[in-house]
Amino acid sequence: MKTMMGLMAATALGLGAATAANAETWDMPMAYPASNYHTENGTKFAECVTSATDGAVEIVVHPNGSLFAGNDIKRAVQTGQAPIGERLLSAHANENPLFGLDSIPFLATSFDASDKLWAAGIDDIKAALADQNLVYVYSVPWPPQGLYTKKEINSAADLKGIKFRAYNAATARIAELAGMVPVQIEAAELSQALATGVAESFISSGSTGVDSKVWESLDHFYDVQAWLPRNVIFVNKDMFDGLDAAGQKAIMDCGAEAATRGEDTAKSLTAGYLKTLAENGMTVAAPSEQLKTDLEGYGETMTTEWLSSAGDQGKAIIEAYKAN
Ligand code: PCA
Repeated sequence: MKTMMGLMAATALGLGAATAANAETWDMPMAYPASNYHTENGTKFAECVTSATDGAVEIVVHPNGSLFAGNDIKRAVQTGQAPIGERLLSAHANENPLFGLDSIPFLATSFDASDKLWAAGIDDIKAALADQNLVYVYSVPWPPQGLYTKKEINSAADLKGIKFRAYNAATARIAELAGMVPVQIEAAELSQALATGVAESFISSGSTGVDSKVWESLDHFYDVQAWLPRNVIFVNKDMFDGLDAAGQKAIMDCGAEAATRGEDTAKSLTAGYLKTLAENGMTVAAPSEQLKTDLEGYGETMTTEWLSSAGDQGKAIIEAYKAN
């Protein structure tokens, strides 16, 4: 095993090919709990790369923001502090609106639609990541996003003044449009934020609701199905370029398998998460017509806003998506 500086020095000398004789250990920071399907899937991906390279590249997963907090993972990989990592890409939409493509409310609300939208944008997203010294490996969607609250909510008016946990710019914007008070909180800190009253509502999947045992603080889940954001796994470009062709292929092949396996798992778990919320005493319901209409109105506003920030490139992606 060599240190990362060692690898970078070797790369600079043109000796970068990782072989079993000079095996690398790659730390892979992830932001969600070890038991979450994204993390379990990432762990299988790591094992796949380790075995496909005969241990030349051993990837070691660090779950739950333990190595880098969620919000720091992308920068850590860009700068080579970590060779590979996973991040909810839409949390970085402030850097490039393309990173928020998956979080435009009510644009793509099912797994199939999410795949189509992602396919329409993936080339541009890969290029945007490459501009930041990142190589895209794979992504896996979260289940459709719903609304968690303490009290019953029948329309957006009922949301006014509520302290709302946001996880990206889109969720913060919804809070703003509904007159809520947004506070940015990582999933790893969510239970505590709810328990202490720092947040009293949020939008997320059943998956994160179950991970955070939100029934300990909240009572309602509205299955709004507003969008399906994605976790993206990327590699530092210098580290990737420093691998030999076999190492690069192992990462991409294992990534392709992980994308399919992760999404299949997400689909198979979605209904069960809502069942678990209900079994633990939460009221799980469809949103009222009025709440749906109000939220869809925010979706229209935010689609227009996204299109104006993403320019011609954004327009072409949405047109390609709608044409399919
Ligand atoms: N869970 C993540 C992002 C989307 C989701 O379903 C979270 O709440 O942080």
